[in-house]
Amino acid sequence: MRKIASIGLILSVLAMPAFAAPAAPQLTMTDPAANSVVKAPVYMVHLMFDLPVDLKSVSFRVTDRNGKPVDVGQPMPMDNENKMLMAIPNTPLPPGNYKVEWHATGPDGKPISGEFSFTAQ
Ligand SMILES: [Cu+2]
Repeated sequence: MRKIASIGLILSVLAMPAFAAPAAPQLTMTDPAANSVVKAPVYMVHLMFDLPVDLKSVSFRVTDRNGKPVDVGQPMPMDNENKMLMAIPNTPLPPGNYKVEWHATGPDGKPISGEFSFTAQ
């Protein structure tokens, strides 16, 4: 009994940092990948995080090489966890260079953001 109790104590101590400081979601993958060259047209842009993000907070801003915004609508989840998000351009992206700027909020309410570029040809 005593041994079980101390294992329980160790486990709860190990688990504590996770509760004390919830980690901010990290971007683990994008599709198209950063700096990649992909075949045009591009129908979707995906972002994948290691932790769920607040769906309402997510925004994608896609611009072409001239800085002109591309309408990609409101991002939507591709899973049940809000880790993988997708934006669908109104018109599939023709050949060109594109920049994707994204903003989201993690479970801790802290904003996260990033950007990447890709080329469609
Ligand atoms: Cu998708």
